[in-house]
Amino acid sequence: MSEHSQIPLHDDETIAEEVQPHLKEPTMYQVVLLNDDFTPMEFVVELLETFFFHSPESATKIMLEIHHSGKGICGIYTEDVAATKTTVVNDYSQQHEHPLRCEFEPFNPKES
Ligand code: TYC
Repeated sequence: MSEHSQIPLHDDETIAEEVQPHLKEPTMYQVVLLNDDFTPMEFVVELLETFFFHSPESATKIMLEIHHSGKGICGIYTEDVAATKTTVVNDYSQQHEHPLRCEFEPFNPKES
């Protein structure tokens, strides 16, 4: 959307100048999975395919990244979507009696 401010030229004339509204990109959030010693690898891969729409190859790569480094990014979303996915994943893991933990945090493009 644009706004206009009136710039006076002479006493009775004005031109309309387009003023850019101050819009800011929304902060995005990364949903991350944490490593643990008990959740089966296949469960994590299946979860990454089901809830984050990763291919089997991409899901396996992310799972191994988590397994080796302790943490991995599942996807980057708006705050509402990241919060919902985190809840759904934690509920799903709990229902299956796995200790897998999912969290979300602000995404900083400079860190990736
Ligand atoms: N470390 C687990 C194992 O060896 C596998 C695992 C991977 C668990 C990723 C959690 O987020 C996780 N069975």
